[in-house]
Amino acid sequence: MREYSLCPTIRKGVLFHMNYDFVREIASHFELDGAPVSIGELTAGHINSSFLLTMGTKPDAPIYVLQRINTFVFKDPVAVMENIGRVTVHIRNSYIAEGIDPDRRVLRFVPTTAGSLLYTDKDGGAWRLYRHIGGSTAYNSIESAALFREAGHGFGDFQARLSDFPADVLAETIPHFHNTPLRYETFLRSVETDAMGRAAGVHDEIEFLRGCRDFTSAITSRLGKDLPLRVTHNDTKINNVLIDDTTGKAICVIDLDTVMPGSSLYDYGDAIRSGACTAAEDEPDTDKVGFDMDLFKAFTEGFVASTAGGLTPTEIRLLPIGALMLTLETALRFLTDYLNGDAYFKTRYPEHNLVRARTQIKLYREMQACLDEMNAYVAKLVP
Ligand code: GN1
Ligand code: MG
Repeated sequence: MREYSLCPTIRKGVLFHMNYDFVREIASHFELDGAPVSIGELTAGHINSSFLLTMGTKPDAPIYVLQRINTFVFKDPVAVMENIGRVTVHIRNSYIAEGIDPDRRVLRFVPTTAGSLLYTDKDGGAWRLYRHIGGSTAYNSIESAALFREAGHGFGDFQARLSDFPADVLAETIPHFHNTPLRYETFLRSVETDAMGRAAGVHDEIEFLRGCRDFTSAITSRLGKDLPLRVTHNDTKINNVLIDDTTGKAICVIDLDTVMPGSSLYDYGDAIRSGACTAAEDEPDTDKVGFDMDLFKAFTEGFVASTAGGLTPTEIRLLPIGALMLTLETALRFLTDYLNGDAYFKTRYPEHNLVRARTQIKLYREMQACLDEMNAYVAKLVP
């Protein structure tokens, strides 16, 4: 299902307003040819605010994405953009070395008129601008196995291209991002503090998550030991890979804010969590939330193939644990934010984070029920 497209003719998930004068003002500080003729707001992300700037009226008019970095989440936006600058140059060069035009394969950020990748407005808001890759779609849910296999190729290829990137030059843009045991501790503190008086109403969810405590360290306890530390994307939600509208191929991985050292299981796991689910992340009816084994298989195939033999046998065997871990971690994060009063994730209604936490808990249970089947499938892929 196409949730939204950045193509100007398809506007689902894009809110159009006429009076985005402040956006126009921000845009004027970037090296653009002229001013945007129309501005829309992209509503899919939970963290940054994103605006779509169309630079002309012809169908092939350039489109840019202007984003305000959420500095509550990313405390050091300069470090974020330094990471992104380095990583995009590295990926661009890898395509050039293969004789492939990198233009549609990696994001190109537009500098400000002062020559920086970041513009800071008078209120301290941190802004960046990149050229949108036309004729591509960021899907919010996946209904065909072929499409999801492609997404697996996209994220696998991304990891392979960064396998020779020096991880130590990267800033940790969100420290301990996928440290699930620490996420668990933070969750317990929110339950104790109960700042909004919401804990009593979510007793069952809290108890379920408490029961998962021992599992939370299944990846962190092995990282740097039998699980190698790699440069990973860390936020491989399915709408973070662009799919070419004509070829159906994954062409470009976006949302590079959390590229940091991590485990391949994080990237794999978050993609499965967000893509192999039968319902939206915020589906209120949890009966609709299931785990789709066919989608799981398709993504796994693409991912393992495109990491180009780079995964160790242990990593391949543990891929299903990555899927369970990221689902559990996301449940912990959503419920923590609900208990804290929704300070982190953008919400559209008061129970939004709770609804999201419930879908993740349901999905986690569904995955547990399929674990043997998942393990048997990945075992066949070990060389
Ligand atoms: C956030 O950028 P966005 O909205 O796709 C979050 C991810 C979560 C995701 C859940 C920096 O991603 O970690 O998995 O929401 N990103 C950050 O939908 O916290
Ligand atoms: Mg994101």
